[in-house]
Amino acid sequence: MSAFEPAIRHDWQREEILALFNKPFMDLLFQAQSVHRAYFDPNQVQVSTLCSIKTGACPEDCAYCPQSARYDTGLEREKLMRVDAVVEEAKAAKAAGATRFCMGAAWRSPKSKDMPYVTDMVRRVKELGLETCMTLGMLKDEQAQELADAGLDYYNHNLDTSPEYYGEIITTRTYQDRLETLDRVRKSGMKICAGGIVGMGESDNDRAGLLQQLANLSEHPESVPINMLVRVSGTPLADNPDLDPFDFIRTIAVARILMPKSYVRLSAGREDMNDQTQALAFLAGANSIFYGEKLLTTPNPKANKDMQLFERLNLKPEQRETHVDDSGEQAALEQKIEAKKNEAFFYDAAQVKTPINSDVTAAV
Ligand code: SAM
Ligand code: DTB
Ligand code: SF4
Repeated sequence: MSAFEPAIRHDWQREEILALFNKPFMDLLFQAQSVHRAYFDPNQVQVSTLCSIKTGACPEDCAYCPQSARYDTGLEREKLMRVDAVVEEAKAAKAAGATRFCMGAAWRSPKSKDMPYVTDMVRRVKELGLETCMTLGMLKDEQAQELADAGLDYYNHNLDTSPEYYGEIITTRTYQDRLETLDRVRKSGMKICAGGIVGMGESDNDRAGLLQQLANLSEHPESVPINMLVRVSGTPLADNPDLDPFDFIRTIAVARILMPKSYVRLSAGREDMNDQTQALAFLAGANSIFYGEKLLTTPNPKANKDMQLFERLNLKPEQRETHVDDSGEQAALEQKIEAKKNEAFFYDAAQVKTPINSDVTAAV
């Protein structure tokens, strides 16, 4: 992509990372975008869709989570979905243009009796030609191996925040537990998806601490989801103050600089971000999103709205990393974006201000 090849380091010091957070915003974004261009096409975004395969009644006490049984969030508890139902959702996600299907369960860790079902899900979803990701909580060695043997591409397990702030957010499992699960996933040969949440009342030092932990793993996670807290009524963090969107963008930019080759995902929280904030996140080096109208239990932007954004920014959905010859999903999403462009009323005045200097201005 460019001649400049930023070093892949695993020895980041906290002070260096804090110095990045403290840079003038424009300088930080310029640096992040330069790093981004060294390894990625800046106009491509990877598109994943989430599915909650087991919802609610989780025994853990994660203070942000609507699925914890300890908080009254009005969420209906559900049993593990049937494999066929998961496959139907995966087909719909593929038809809508997603290239990766991420299955999440509200578990502390999977039970042995669950493993045949989840490994079957992996096999069946992969048969559709989608990449697969799961997030099921803590894993034992043999469970990680079973998932890897079934062909699971990514395992998501977040560190969530810095080691210092962690105890304010979760008491039912330790930071070390999380690191051990990541280690098991790495040893099993699966790719790692690990990131955290911004907006839980943490300081810049905590954001630096989270990114330091991720960047100093022996290999960088291939995927780094940066979530903005979705404040859910009934959870202890429901009344947290608004996060300054620029602080969220700074976190994305620093993640990009520390982990130059990783996909940085603009994850939860997009429903509360305007288009300009999302565009800044892409400029700061985010190159993956969750696409589809629901995250696990909370709303995500409508598919139409995302297509409009992609079209207005000339962003292209990325093809799957594996099976590069299969461009079906990308074509599906590109076709939808193109079709939308041609609809006379696509530029809904309520949603989109008429773009300056756009051909569309004359057409509407
Ligand atoms: N139960 C499993 C676990 O915790 O490992 C998997 C599912 S859990 C919902 C996956 C991740 O979603 C959490 O680690 C957290 O980073 C993110 N998450 C959950 N609730 C969130 C919220 N309200 N806002 C932002 N991110 C959230
Ligand atoms: C991740 O980092 N974010 C996703 C995914 N990994 C599993 C989950 C976001 C959940 C947001 C709250 C909800 O919808 O329940
Ligand atoms: Fe359970 Fe995962 Fe939610 Fe924590 S984040 S309460 S472990 S579902």
